[in-house]
Amino acid sequence: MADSLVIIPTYNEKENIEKIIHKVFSLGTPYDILVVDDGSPDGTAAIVKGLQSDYPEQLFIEERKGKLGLGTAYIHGFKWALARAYQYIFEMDADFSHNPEDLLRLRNECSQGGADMAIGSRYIKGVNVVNWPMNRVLMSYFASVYVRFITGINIQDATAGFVCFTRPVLEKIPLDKIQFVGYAFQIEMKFKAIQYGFNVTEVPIIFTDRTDGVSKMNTGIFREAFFGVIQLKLESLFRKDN
Ligand SMILES: Nc1nc2c(ncn2[C@@H]2O[C@H](COP(=O)(O)OP(=O)(O)OP(=O)(O)O)[C@@H](O)[C@H]2O)c(=O)[nH]1
Ligand SMILES: [Mg+2]
Repeated sequence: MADSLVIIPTYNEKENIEKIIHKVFSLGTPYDILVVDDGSPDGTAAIVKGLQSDYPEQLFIEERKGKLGLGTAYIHGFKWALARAYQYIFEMDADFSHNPEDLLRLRNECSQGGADMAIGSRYIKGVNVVNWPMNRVLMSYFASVYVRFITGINIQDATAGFVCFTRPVLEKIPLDKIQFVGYAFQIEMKFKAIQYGFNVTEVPIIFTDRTDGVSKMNTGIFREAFFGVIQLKLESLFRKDN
């Protein structure tokens, strides 16, 4: 068993999943992979299961019945990781927007750089986003500005979904109380980690738009993030138990 687990949530990623699994296992550093699939109608889970004999004891899958959202998929994965001995637990998309080569840079930031949680950040040195339509870049960038303004957290890429958590962070955050499922989930995890006093650092990455498969972004996810940020801040002010 590796000490690092890459959690990849999937919903209809048949074009990407096999490639990304091979890529992660071809890296110099040993990682285990947990795919959390939400009953993808396109057969993503079957592809993963077909690969398990190539990577025994390294490739795992958890299947849920329907599309329950990215946030709850990660919570499921975090609990799975904590039930085992993993020390570094990663979030990574299946669609190659996050370059698996950067996993090591995130890990090093924690293992050598003193971070408790390392975030792959698009907005540290300018805007490092390739092929996203301008409206999407602007929305994402100003979402981070908005989050900084409302919550006061000093994170340049608040909705980033490429993250390395050290085990103590996930042990400390009450996972059953995490409320949000979309981009707001990503904000909430960062907000909570900082609230608990963990050292949260950003590592510059280049984010590339997916070339295969389709986006699951929708207006509900946007709305949740917009109001969720205000809710997070208010709760942190008025409730001392979270
Ligand atoms: N298990 C699970 N995975 C999901 C769900 N929604 C999205 N995903 C996965 O989460 C990752 C990020 O989703 P994306 O659709 O790429 O979202 P995005 O990166 O904001 O948008 P695009 O890159 O434009 O598609 C991908 O690996 C998706 O397959 C869900 O409800 N359940
Ligand atoms: Mg994506």
